[in-house]
Amino acid sequence: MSEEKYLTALKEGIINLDFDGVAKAAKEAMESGIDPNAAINNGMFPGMAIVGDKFEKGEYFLSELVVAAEVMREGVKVVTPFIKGESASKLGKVVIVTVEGDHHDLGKNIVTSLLRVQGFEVIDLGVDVATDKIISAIKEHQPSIVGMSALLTLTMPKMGEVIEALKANSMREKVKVILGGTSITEEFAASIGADHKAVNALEGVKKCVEWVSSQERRN
Ligand code: B12
Repeated sequence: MSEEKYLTALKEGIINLDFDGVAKAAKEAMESGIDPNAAINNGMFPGMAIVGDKFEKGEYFLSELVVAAEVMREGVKVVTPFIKGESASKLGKVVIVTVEGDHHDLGKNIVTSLLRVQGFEVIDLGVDVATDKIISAIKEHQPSIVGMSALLTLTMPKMGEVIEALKANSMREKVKVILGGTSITEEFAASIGADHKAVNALEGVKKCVEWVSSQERRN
C-alpha cells in the first residue's frame, strides 16, 4: 500500500469509529516505514477534524465524539513507540496541562509523547486543572517551559489567568509559555502575553527545542 492509502485508512477509520481498522492501519503503516508523525498529523488528525465538523452539523452526537477520541488514542498508542528522538540528552523540564473546565486531552497527550521522545522531562498535570494548582506545580518543578491546552472558547481565558498568576508570583520571566488547541489564535496568544501559539504538536515541540537550544548557547 502507498503512504497515501495508509493515511486515508487512518483518517477513515477515525471518521467511521473503527477501533480495529485504525489499530490495524497504524500497525501496518509502521511496519511499512511510514513516518509516525505523518500518521498522526496527516492521517488521524484530519479524520478527527471531520468528526468535529460532523458534530457541529449535528450528524454526530457527543457519544460518537467520545468514541472517536478513544479510537484516535488507540492509534496514537500504536505509532508512538516508532517516533524517534533527535536527542538522547535531557533537554529540561516542561509542565503541561489542560486548563480548568476543559477535558480535551488528545492534543496535549500527543505533545507530551513527542516532548518525551525529544528528551524533555514532562510533568503532565492532566485535565481541568485550576490555576492555583498549576502555579503550585510550576513552583515545585521549576520547568523552563509551560505548555497549556484549551479547546473550548469558554476555557481559553484560563490561560490568561495562569499567565497573570505567573506575573503576580514573579515567575513569568523564568518560563516560556506555549499554547495549543484548535481555537487558539496567534492574536489571542499575544493578547494574553504568551510566548507562542503552536500550529500543531510537531511545530510546538520544535519551538520548545529551539528555546532550550538558544538558552544553552547563551549559557
Ligand atoms: C474529541 C472531542 C471531544 C472529546 C474529548 C476527548 C478527549 N479526551 O480529549 C469529548 C467527547 C470529551 C468532548 C467533549 C466536549 N466537547 Co469537544 N471536541 C472534540 C473534537 C471532535 C476533537 C478534538 C481533538 O481531540 N482533536 C484532535 C487533537 C489531536 O487535536 P487538538 O486538540 O487540536 O491538538 C492539536 C493541536 O491543537 C496541538 N495542541 C493541542 N494542545 C496543545 C498544547 C500544547 C502545549 C501544544 C504545543 C500543542 C497543542 O497539538 C495537537 C496535534 O497537532 C473537537 C473538534 C475539533 N475539530 O477540534 C470538539 C470540540 C473542541 N468540542 C467542542 C465542545 C462544544 C465540547 C463539549 C462542550 C460538548 C458538550 N456539549 O458537552 C464537551 C466539553 C467537555 C469539556 N468540559 O471539556 C467544540 C468546542 C467549541 C468551542 N470553540 O468552544 C468543538 C470544536 C466541536 C465543535 N465543532 O463544536 N470533545
